[in-house]
Amino acid sequence: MERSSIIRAVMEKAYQISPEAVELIYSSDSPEDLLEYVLSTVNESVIVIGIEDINLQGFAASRKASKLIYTGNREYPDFETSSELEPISPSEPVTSPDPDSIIVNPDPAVESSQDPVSDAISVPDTVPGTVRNMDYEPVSDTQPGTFKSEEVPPSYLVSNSPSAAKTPPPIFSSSSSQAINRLASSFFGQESSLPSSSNRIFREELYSSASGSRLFSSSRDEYKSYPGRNPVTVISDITGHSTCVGEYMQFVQYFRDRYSRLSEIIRGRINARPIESLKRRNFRRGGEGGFEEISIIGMVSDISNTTNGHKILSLEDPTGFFPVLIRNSDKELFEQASRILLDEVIGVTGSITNDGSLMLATKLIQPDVPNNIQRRTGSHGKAVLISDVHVGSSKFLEDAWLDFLDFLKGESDLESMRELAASVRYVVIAGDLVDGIGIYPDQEMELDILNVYEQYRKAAEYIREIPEHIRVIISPGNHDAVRQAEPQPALPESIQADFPENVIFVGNPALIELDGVQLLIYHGRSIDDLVASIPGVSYQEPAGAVLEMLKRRHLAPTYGSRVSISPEKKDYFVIDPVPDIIHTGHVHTLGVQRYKNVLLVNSGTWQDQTEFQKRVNLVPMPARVPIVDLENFDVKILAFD
Ligand code: D5M
Ligand code: FE
Ligand code: ZN
Repeated sequence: MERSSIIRAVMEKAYQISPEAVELIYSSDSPEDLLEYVLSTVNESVIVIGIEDINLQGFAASRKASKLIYTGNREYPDFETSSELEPISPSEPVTSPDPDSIIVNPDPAVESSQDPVSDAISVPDTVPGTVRNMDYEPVSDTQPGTFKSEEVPPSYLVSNSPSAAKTPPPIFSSSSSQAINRLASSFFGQESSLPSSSNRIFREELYSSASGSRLFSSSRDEYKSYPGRNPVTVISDITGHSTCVGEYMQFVQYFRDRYSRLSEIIRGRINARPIESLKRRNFRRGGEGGFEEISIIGMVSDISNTTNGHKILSLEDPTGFFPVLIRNSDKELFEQASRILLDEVIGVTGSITNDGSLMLATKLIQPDVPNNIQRRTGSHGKAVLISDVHVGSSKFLEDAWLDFLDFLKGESDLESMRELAASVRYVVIAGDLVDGIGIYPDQEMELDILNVYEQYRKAAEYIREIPEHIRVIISPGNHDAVRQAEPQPALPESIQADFPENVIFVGNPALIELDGVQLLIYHGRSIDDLVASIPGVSYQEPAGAVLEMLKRRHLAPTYGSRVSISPEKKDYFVIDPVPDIIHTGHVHTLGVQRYKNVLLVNSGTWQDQTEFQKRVNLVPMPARVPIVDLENFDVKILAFD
């Protein structure tokens, strides 16, 4: 058995593993069996399997037991006293690499050749004129102002989308979104449709850090505040609040919360009735006065096409299901329906057919954002938005990163850059601070630092370079050492301890307030789903994917695709209230858009193109930094490549 097969097997079970543990398994006389034993006995709260999680004594005992059972011996011996069962001692020579000998090897090919200030550009606010006497625009009318810059090459991802690529399976798959017959399953526990047992598998969150605030900590339900010159308030964050153990009723609760909050947003705009009432037929169906227009609000539990090319959306609310027909003759509506995703909550207006079996839709309504939404103002200074640093990766662009740190320290050559640096109050990191280990197949081939804790120590060293007066907010991503299922809690205390006092750790997603400006941080894993399922949404313009989230008022609308969602009591992905800024990352391309006074920023990366990205033609946008003016929401892009 190869070392890489050990890592892969561990990865498939959604764990990470330390190099020492790999060596211990590798050097055992029966690596396959030991690995199987470790995976079947490891505590579910473990994120990174270390040698302390490998119970060699237990393994030896279990082997002996299985041998005895196999040979038909029904009398179990006392394993503890059996002389044959001397365990392999962990102190026996194993060839574990010396962590001190691992050095970060910056990519020497990357030189800082450009003058960053000459690259700085302002993003114009190109929001279309707002409609004053109407709170919402019709769903189809929403054309965002799109950021276009010569700096951004036209295509980062051609033909092959990573959606076609192999991704690790979610920790559990949803009853609602995958190959399971969706009509037979219910979001709200209606009928006798229990989800598959795989839905129950869930790793407990023990890495909560509710008590983790080193500056200020308050009781569970209050906002956590970090006062000072550059204050931060955490408004919504799973950290320390996870209740999920994967029980069936929790799925029902989760979907009820999602439905009630999103339907409430739509309810202000249409007079909807419960789906159950459609069965009573107490409305006009044809005859004198024509068909009566009625509205319902439901979660989309199925999307199908009829043989004649029409679309049927199955809608579910807590009182029942109802099928809605979108005729292909209504081009605009049909086009709108082709962008509807499974599990999103929508309103539908239409009439009911004579036999009472179908609704013929005339209008689809997404929750969306009111047109007259106001930005929070009155703040000052700048927030620097970054993500996907990937410390530990051999593709980590250390030279560019060090230039960026020099900029923050006010040590740039140019006076204008030093002035700009003086106005920076916040640095926000939206996930993938380190590269982790065992995240994708063969990842270890592209790692300079093979131990995730070493990666964090290196990251902490870098962060310590940032001047103390700047508040740094760190939220995790899919490469970080927290549970993969989202919402993810903040990094564990053991990792936080290495970082300086000006760092605030939050979960993913997290809604925070930076001196009065509301910023929603989300790593952006669902962008992979949105690119794969909404026509026109691409990796080249990642902020376009964020715009689709905003229209749905949900960060990860489809349940159980690439994003493993933990069914918490509260749906942390609902976008409510509407923030001033949404900051995402993950796809390694840069994008800035504005939509109805909300600034959408997808920050790029500090990692050069990986082998996987080469294969799928995903061209990253490294070392570009969006910097937001908190007073007027202007955005500049600084280049450090
Ligand atoms: O993800 C960066 C982007 O690349 C994101 O769109 C996922 C995609 N990606 C990268 N490596 C893989 C593999 N091996 N399988 C599937 N998708 C991948 P990040 O989370 O920063 O690695
Ligand atoms: Fe990343
Ligand atoms: Zn990522």
